Amino acid sequence: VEATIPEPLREAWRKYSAKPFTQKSEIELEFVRHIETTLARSLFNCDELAAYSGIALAFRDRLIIEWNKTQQRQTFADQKRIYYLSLEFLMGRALDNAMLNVGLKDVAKEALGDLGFRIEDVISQEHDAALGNGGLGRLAACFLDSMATLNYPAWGYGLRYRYGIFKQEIVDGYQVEIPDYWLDFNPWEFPRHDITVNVQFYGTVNKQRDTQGRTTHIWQGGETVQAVAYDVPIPGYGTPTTNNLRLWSSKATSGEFNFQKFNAGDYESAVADEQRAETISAVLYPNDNLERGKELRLKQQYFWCAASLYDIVRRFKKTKRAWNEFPDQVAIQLNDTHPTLAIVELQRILVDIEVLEWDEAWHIVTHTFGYTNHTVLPEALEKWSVPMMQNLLPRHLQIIYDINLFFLQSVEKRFPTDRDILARVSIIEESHPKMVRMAYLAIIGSQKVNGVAELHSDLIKTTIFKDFVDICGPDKFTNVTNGITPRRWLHQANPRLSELIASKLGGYGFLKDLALLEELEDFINDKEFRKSWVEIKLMNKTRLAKHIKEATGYQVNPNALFDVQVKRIHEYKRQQLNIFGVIHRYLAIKAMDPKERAKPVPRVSIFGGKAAPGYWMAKTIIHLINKVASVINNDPDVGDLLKVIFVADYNVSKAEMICPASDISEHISTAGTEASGTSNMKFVLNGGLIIGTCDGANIEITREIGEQNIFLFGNLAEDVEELRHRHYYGDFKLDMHLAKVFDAIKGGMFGPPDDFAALLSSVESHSDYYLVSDDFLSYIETQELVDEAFRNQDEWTDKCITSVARMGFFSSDRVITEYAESIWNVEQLDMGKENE
Ligand code: Z15
Repeated sequence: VEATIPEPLREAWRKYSAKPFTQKSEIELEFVRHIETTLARSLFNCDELAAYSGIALAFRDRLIIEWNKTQQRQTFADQKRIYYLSLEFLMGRALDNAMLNVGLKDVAKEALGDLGFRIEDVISQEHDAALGNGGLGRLAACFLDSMATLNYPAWGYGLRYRYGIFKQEIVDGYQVEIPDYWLDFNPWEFPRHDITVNVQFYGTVNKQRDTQGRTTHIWQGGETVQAVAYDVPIPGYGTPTTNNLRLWSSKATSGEFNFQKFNAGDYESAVADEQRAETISAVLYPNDNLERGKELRLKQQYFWCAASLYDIVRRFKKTKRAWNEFPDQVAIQLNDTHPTLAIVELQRILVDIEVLEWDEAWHIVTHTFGYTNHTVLPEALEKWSVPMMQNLLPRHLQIIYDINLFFLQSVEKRFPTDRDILARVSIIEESHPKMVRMAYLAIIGSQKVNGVAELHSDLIKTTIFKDFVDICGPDKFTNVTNGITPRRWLHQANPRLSELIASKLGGYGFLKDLALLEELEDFINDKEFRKSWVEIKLMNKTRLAKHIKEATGYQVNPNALFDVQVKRIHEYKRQQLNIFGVIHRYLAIKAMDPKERAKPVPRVSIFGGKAAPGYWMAKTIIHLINKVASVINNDPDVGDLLKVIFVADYNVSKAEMICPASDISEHISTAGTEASGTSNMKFVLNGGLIIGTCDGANIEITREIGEQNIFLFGNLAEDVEELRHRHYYGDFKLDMHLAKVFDAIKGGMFGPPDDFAALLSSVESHSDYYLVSDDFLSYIETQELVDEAFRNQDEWTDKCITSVARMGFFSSDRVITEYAESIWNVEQLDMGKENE
């Protein structure tokens, strides 16, 4: 029953209803009130953490007022909504973002100053919300920012993991994983204990006849787990729109079952049941670009899909519309195949519960979903074992079989002569055990399928999904090149550069229309502007140098060339190519006559990134980087000429410090393996250049900024297959420079060679799948070109300014606009009246 205040009493209600603050004095009032009441502290024991808590609570109140109004406005507007389903939302810190997006950071800075705190110190108290692994999770976070900023009625749906991605420590050069228990104090979430969904697992399916003689399926027995909603407000930049990210937390259902156990005196087993239920949302799987087929992961996926679908359907039913209007009200975007069960779940709701005919239901389903593919790596493509699915989700497996049957029948009709096509495109792979191919199910159940950069979208059409292009037609497959939010990745991460740009462009309009950056090219010869530009880069590098000193003890020279590669550690991303290149450089410096050593450009090679805990090769790469660092950094022959740094625990807030501090960053994946990459965009937007392969979005970045402004090297995607084939059939010869690097490692220069034997043999004797040797010469030669270019600081600055000016395309606002127009068919909310 919904409680509503009767009309005569609403006047009093309105009089006292919460108003958003705008003044410094109001912020101070709220800050002190929260410290003294909510937190039960005083001016005598308010440390920086308490100050963070106080100001965060003040801003959380401010956000929730706009959040409430936004929800009312969107309900009233009654338009089609976007639902973005993602198992990962890599949000990072919220306070800085909240203050900037509501336009009150400067005011808050003064308020905190009045009360004895520096805003930077307060901001840095916040724990990152790290509910994601890497690019895919951060993309979801950028999309939420853009959808709110553009006033789209949009919801994110995810899981409220108790443990986010682990914290990384480096001990004796090895990665050690520390659990990330982050929920101790999280002012940014609102528990909704009244919004719950019971989710069923296991059990059996029975057929019954209903009164009209129809066969219906009853899924009975098994166990149920309760999903509880936790809402996170998502403020747009410079707009009242504050959207919702709804995260589900699992707990035991408070029902008969447990009471029986309690009453029977089986207290321990009742508690064990509770804990088992809570396990579902306990931990984020720490794999990036890898699926391991664990049952708990499948449970997470269904738990989240079922709760989200129930919520979406419940909201739709409130509008009292006919079912065939569902796709006019609801667009659901699947972030990778992880939420593919949502397709099956909606079909189940419509057929089993709402008793629609199969075909009518399927028409609704296939006009509701869109599927984004983020990888072509075979080890990342999800497959679930049929026996596992049979056990956990018996009714869903039946529905999948039916979807497959109807699909294969239609294929057979259209391609009667192609004898293998049915086996190739079947959702069920006929292996032992049989497997459900989730990507095929996602394609068949969706209106549109998109890749995340041009090359990648072409590759999926010509390789892994080729048959589906023939079957469904080419129009189903499209490209939406990724982007990043300029609010966090320019304005928040690099406030000085943002301010400099605003001073030239006459305001901060570029933060909402990034294409405006192109006007920067008019100032390329403005001496003052260039001077400030260079000073800002140096300040950002100095800030990073300070962090490096504190974190590692190594002193680096901010005037050296900062060469950065920060991203998840993966063989396909080829951090090994980078570190082999560093060793090559080291050997060259050592071989020089001491008098010659003044010549090379001083360089700091900075690495950062986590390895999945079970990924041994990635851990070996981390170990090698750290061993190389300790040798080079302590070699008096080298001095400032070369330093190697591994920044531990790379995460969103570290990225905000590192991206503005690069001269060059490395995006050097084997061509055809990195779907898009998004840190490439962050580095260029912050005035750094790129060394990279012709892969993912590097290609489009090159097109936008011009090839004179990027350092491309290496083999092309179209040649990879042929090269691998050649390696395999014996014609493999290690590059001669790489051979010298390997000799140094094998000679024990960086510790016991056995530690690195597997890594070297993955190149030397296991067919060099990632083409490290093939690309090595091209890589080191291109690094020499980087040195040459860096010597000429004026030309370097030209390149940087020109590149930033041409990065407008890579705003996630452009990305969201493309999704809205070509996939979702959703309109922005008209904010005309509300903005008055
Ligand atoms: C992930 O972070 C990405 C793809 C995946 O399949 C998984 Cl499981 C995780 C990344 C891509 O590797 C990266 O190239 C892309 O930029 C990013 O998704 C966002 O699309």
